[in-house]
Amino acid sequence: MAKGEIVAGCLAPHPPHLVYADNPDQNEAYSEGGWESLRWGYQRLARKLKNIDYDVMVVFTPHWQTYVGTHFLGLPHFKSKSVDPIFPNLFRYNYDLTVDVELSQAMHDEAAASGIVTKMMLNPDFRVDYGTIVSCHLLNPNWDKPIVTISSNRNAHYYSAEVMNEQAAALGLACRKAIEESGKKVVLVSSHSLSHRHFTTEAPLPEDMSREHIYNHSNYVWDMKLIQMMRDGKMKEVIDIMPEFTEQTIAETDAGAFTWMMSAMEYPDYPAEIYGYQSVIGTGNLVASWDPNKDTRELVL
Ligand code: 2X7
Ligand code: FE2
Repeated sequence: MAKGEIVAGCLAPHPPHLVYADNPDQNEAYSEGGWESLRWGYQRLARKLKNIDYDVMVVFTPHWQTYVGTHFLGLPHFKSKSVDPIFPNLFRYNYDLTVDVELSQAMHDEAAASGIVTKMMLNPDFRVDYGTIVSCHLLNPNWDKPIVTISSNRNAHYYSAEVMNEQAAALGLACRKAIEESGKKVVLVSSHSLSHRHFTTEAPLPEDMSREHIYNHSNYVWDMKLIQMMRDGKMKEVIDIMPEFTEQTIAETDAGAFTWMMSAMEYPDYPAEIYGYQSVIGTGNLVASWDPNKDTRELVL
């Protein structure tokens, strides 16, 4: 059997606003659009993924929070309605998805063997979180590939952003090993915003783009610094400053997803593909990708 490999890594923010703005059949709310810089960027990345040969998308999400260990989706099929607890006006999405349980179990076992506390999610009524659904919908609107979701064990809350960084890096290594042994081609998805201060009130029309802007200039400068380092292929350095970035911008990187993905991809030293940056209710959101294949890697923006 050929060695499995990570064929792409995607930074895929999950504000439910982006699905709301797209008006897919699965979502009950109706919008007049909005947040085009992000949605057009996502559409461009989704087109690229369509031309990449892969078997499964593995997504690490901040919105499945587990306090005892890291959990993995462990049943082949989940179908329900996902309602965003903060924005039920925007996101009531009927999902019907399949899971690659074989790979999920392999990642669980490898993580457990390396000393990480793990659990398979075997509850058939479990509701898949909106982070997973938004990121996967926007990267693959046809849902024609199985997924695996990995929960966020909240080490940043129990301990510190530094401990989270180290534990997420260890989880990334274990997942990489499991992927290589599986023989599968895998797209990794790190589902989150960058800076994450957000407004606490919403415009009367949520998609009124005259009201949308970054929460403050400091968050903007931090986001731009990180994006420049991504363009320069300095991913080890980005992960080294991740605890400071996380604390200063209340970033969603506190979940560990980005560190997990970069560790699994052995800290790319080549340029990231940048697809779009925009604020959503004040948070900073970047769509980006890391393509290990230099023949298909592009300068997008
Ligand atoms: O979960 C989110 C998010 N990360 C960013 C912005 C708005 C809503 O939900
Ligand atoms: Fe979020």
